[in-house]
Amino acid sequence: MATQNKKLQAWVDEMAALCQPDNIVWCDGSEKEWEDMWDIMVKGGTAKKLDEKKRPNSYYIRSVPADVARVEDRTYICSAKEEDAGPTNNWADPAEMRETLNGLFTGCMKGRTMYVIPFSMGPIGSDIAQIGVELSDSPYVVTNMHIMARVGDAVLDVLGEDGEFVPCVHTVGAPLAEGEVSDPWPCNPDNRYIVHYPETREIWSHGSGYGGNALLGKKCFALRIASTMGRDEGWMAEHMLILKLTNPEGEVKYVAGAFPSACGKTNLAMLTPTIPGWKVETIGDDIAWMKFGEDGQLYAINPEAGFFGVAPGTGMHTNENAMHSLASNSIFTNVAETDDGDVWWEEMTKEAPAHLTDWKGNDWTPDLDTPSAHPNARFTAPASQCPCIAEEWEDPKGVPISAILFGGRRASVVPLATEALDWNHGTFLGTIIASEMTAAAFGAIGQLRRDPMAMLPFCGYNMADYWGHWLKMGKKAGAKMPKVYYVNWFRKNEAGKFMWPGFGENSRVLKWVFERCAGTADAIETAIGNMPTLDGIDFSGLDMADEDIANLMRVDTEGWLSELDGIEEYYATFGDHLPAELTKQVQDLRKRLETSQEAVA
Ligand code: O2Y
Ligand code: MN
Repeated sequence: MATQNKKLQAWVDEMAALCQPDNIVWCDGSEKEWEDMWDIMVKGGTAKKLDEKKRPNSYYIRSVPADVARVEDRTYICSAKEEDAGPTNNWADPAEMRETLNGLFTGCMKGRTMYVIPFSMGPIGSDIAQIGVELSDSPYVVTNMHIMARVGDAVLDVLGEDGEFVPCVHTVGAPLAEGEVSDPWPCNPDNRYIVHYPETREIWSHGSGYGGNALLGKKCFALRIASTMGRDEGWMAEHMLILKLTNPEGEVKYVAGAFPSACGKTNLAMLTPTIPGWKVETIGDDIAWMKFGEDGQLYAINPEAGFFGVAPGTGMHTNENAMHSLASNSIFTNVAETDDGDVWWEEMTKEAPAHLTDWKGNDWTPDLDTPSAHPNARFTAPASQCPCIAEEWEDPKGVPISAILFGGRRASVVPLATEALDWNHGTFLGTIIASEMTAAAFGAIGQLRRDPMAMLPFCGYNMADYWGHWLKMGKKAGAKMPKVYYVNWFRKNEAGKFMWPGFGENSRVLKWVFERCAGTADAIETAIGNMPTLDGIDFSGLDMADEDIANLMRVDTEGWLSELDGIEEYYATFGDHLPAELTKQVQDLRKRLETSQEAVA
């Protein structure tokens, strides 16, 4: 027996009887296991080893065009009551879903091996960490989990005889008949189900081998299930980066930040400041778990151990630290292959190589209209390899959070930086995050997608109840809660050009946030919140027109008033789950805007 934990053993036995794999392998997280998995995948045509000198111990994988991203429309929250999933989630009746899944999972691993992957989300043994066990018939999942989580025997030791774990079962949904050879990327796109049972804390995933659909520790556990655990146990599971900010005097503050996809969250987490003497280091780039410490402050850990980053757009000129992180011991999925055994993707270098094999396996040259890498191509890289990883990134007690940033991609209305008036106002700012789409994945390009706290696809329960949880956390900690900021790097001028240069220059806004938290920077109270004084943000040395600077900071009263109409309409979709405090925030903001309008008139 590989575990002393009777509940785990019984569950593995039960799932093995259902899925009927040919073999069961208990994963130990060792280097040998990593080698063994790649051996299987290279021999089976799933993976290629990259040139050892160019990209040591790294592998290249192509999925199939039908399995390239998270599938939100096939992701379900199966709470007992539909209203507990809320209007933003796909709900399905748990009993009916169990019947469907029992059918699909019966014999689903025939001809394959079932890997038992014990993993810890967060440093092993941390009070904030949680344990999960993923059963999967995909060796690709095993290797990715090696990087993204802490896997193996040490986790079973912590689990002991009666420790609790979140059971996560995953299958590509492609059983093999006797003697049948597997496809290089087995999957079952017509039968994809990414299912969460929040009350029993279970995850079942069928039919996809890709990313968040298959690496169940990430979005499924660390956000959807963990958000329900946080609600019940008084902590927070958030879709947030965590960064460490050090000023020239060596003082440190930790900042968390929630941004919808395509807003440069990973780049912000690994930012190289342009302002002299300031340092940014990374704790995490995607998920934060936050619990109250004994001092009443919120402490955050990064529950992950690696980065599952979007490759296209990542290069030495946009994110040098990410590029160094993925220099070795990494996995590359759906990028392009170079002729000399390495990888490439759009914007990795300014000039594209003269010839590539694209993510579909076709010849590619720069004159073609199609990109060489899929837009959602990914690198999986160990966080420990990031040159700017903070030394305390694995501190089991977490880091005290001074500020939370919210942001979206907004061409108008939302200024560069605003500070919330208090926690309830900060919660309100989180609920109104919206982002203009840059890819047609979730709607028309340019269309506004509401993404409260950047948790729209990741909240495991009713979004309005989740807002209620935020408010409750604020009531508990009072002034000890982090300050909240709303930032927007994407405001455009009348010519349709971005006014703010972004990237390393975002350190100028971080500096203001730091100084506000330290009590050394002033702010002006406006209708929409506290804004930097004229010299609050250091614009020196930037090639920016004065008009653009003024516009970046401008309070667009008309724009906010019409924004409020949309917010009220959105809030109404949550019925009586909407916390009264948020209705009050809308009323108060409207009043402040109208008063400021009258003052100008
Ligand atoms: O498409 C996928 O499965 C990956 S989605 C993802 C991966 C890493 C970090 N964030 C995300 C996200 O969608 O927020
Ligand atoms: Mn994410």
